[in-house]
Amino acid sequence: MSQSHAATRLRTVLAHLGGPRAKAVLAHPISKSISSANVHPQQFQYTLDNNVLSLEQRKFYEENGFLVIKNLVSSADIQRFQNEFEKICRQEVKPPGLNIMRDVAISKSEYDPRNENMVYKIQHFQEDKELFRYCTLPELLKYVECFTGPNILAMHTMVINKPPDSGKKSSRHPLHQDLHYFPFRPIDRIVCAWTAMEHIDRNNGGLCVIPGTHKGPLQPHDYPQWEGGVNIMFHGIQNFKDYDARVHIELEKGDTVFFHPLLIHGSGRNQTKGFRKAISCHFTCADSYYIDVKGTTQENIEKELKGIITEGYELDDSITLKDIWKFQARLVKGERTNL
Ligand SMILES: O=C(O)CCC(=O)C(=O)O
Repeated sequence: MSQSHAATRLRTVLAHLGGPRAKAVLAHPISKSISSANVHPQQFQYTLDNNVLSLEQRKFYEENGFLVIKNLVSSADIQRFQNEFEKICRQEVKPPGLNIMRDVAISKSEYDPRNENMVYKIQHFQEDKELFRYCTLPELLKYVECFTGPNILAMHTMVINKPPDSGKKSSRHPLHQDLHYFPFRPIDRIVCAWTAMEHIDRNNGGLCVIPGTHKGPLQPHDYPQWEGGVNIMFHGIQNFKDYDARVHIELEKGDTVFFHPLLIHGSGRNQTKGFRKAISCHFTCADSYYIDVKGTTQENIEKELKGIITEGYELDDSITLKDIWKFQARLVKGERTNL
């Protein structure tokens, strides 16, 4: 690639990520292809025709595998999600199926889930009406539909409360592809919506992505060998080397990133004293289908996930993961045609 071509591509991604913030991204140079140029409309594979995205936004997602929509979720809604998160931590509400994860740096003996500062993440909040409103917000679904089509299921939900790093670097989330966790297809009809609940940048452990990696294969994942310990379920791509290709996304409260399930992403350590919050949901098309992951690289996570979900619902071991996904999937728009 010529230098001027690379510079054009870099400008495209920086422009997408916002004028003044370009500085933050530029501090971490990009070596991969991140342009919105050279995509012919007929070659759209990752986005659908529904006139919501501009041509430029479509091309950007097609080429890079993610798209930032500024100021999408209101501060009032974010405050409500924050309040509910705190209520859950205080155990004033106990939605069935919810999984509460602590940071590995907190020893079991000192862990108290009622203290929100000890909770790294809550997952599977589909039974919590207040938090689940996030997955039904019309302003969010309008964009989700560009990737999933009109029949939309919410599959996997999270509030992430990334703690200040303890010094062990355990607040990091290793680079990974979300598809590793999902036994449903087609791949291109799955999308993650990830909304910043406050200002997020590299300093407080913001999201970083490797643009264009959604075009590659699903890679084998497992726990990284980190000296300071790794949080449960934080599988990463084995032997990942291309760290220079990371783009650190800077967001304001309410800004939302939509990204493809093969996009390699993760987040760094939180170097501030505050807890970095984001809310997210993975959506898929209701016409999708389940696959059997036995014999694939996803077999390791299936086993682990099954243990966690059956525990959350107090189910016995005879239940299959397919049943569990089916059970926790919630229709948020259109018709439940399959899945
Ligand atoms: O919010 C973060 O730190 C990253 C979350 C993430 O990538 C995940 O949970 O899959």
